[in-house]
Amino acid sequence: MALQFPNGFQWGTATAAHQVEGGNWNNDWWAWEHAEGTPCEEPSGDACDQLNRYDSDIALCAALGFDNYRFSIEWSRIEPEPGEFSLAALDHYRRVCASCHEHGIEPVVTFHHFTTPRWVVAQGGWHTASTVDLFLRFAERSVAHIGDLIGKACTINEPNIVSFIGYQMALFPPGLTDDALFNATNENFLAAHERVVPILKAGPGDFPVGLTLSMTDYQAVPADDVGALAQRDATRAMMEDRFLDLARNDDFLGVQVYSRMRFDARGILGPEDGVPTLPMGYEFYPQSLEACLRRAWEFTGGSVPLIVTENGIGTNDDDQRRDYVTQALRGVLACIDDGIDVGGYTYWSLMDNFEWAFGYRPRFGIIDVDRPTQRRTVKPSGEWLSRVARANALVD
Ligand code: GCO
Repeated sequence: MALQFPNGFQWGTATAAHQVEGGNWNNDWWAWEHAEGTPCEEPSGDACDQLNRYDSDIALCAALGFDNYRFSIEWSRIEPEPGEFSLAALDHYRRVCASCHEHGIEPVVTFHHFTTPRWVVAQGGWHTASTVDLFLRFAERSVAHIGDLIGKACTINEPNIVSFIGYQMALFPPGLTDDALFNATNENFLAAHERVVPILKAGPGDFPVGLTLSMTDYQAVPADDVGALAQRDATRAMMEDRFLDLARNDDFLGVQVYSRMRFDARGILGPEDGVPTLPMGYEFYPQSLEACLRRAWEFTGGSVPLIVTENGIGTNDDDQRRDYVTQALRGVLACIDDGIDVGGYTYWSLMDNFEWAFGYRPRFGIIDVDRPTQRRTVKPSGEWLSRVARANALVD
């Protein structure tokens, strides 16, 4: 198998506003971090201060040889009160996009990455249909201001995770376990994606638009057991299928994969004996990326090009990170060899950052951040991934 990636294959890294900017006090996550009795290990605080340090972070990303930087714009900054838009915040994100262009990398802009303004939540939040219209208004106003500088747009990041972890597991805001609200939230996210695509494509600017979906390598154990397959398929239907259906006609589908989940006929099995687990609780399982790319491609009948918009590992062992990415990239190459259209690989994350309820403990970055000083240090895995990106090949 060739270790060279096709010409034009795009290399990137990703972050999200709330995980790196700092001081995002006006959204539901900040409130959740500070509320009594939530599972949050610590508040986000100043995060990586990227609000102020975006230019040097983007310069670093470019210096490492990446083609793009994926980041999100923060709704609660842009629209701090209903209908009240902050030109200063919009200008800020314009400068972030411009900084990418100045450093020769493409801005990949996510319009919703997990966080929602407090006032939207007070009006009902994502389980309420009117939130869709509020989101569309925010997106329309934002694209009017920065659209000409956008390289690619991601509509909603992992809507399936926001709904599942927020409305079934009670670990993300609003911290509920409620089937009706879970379903309503999914419906609203589906509608929001479908309706925001034409708004973003209307410009200004002319850029591809897609959804970024969390996928998991769901496995039946044993692989031919009818009961286990039924469990697996029910979970796939709930977590993936309706979103994959929706993405069929988009410009691209962002595939985001971290691990696998196994089922027997009774339900979820824990990690397999002998397979290492990570600080997030799931297995070290880099093979999951290939499996999910193949499933996305088969499910959509090859109708939508794929981009890996997130893949990575939270670990303190930087050799383990390199091992994980090496195996994941071998899977990407195998997919490409089989004719699957995978246009790029985005490592999560550019830097160690706020990992939601887990706080700053899981370290996903190829850049270490010493938060008291905000000093950035490229890890050996980052130097290696930089060589891979520059060579456009899986090098040692
Ligand atoms: C996601 C999340 C990221 C996480 C990452 C690691 O899109 O899944 O957006 O915010 O930090 O997945 O768990």
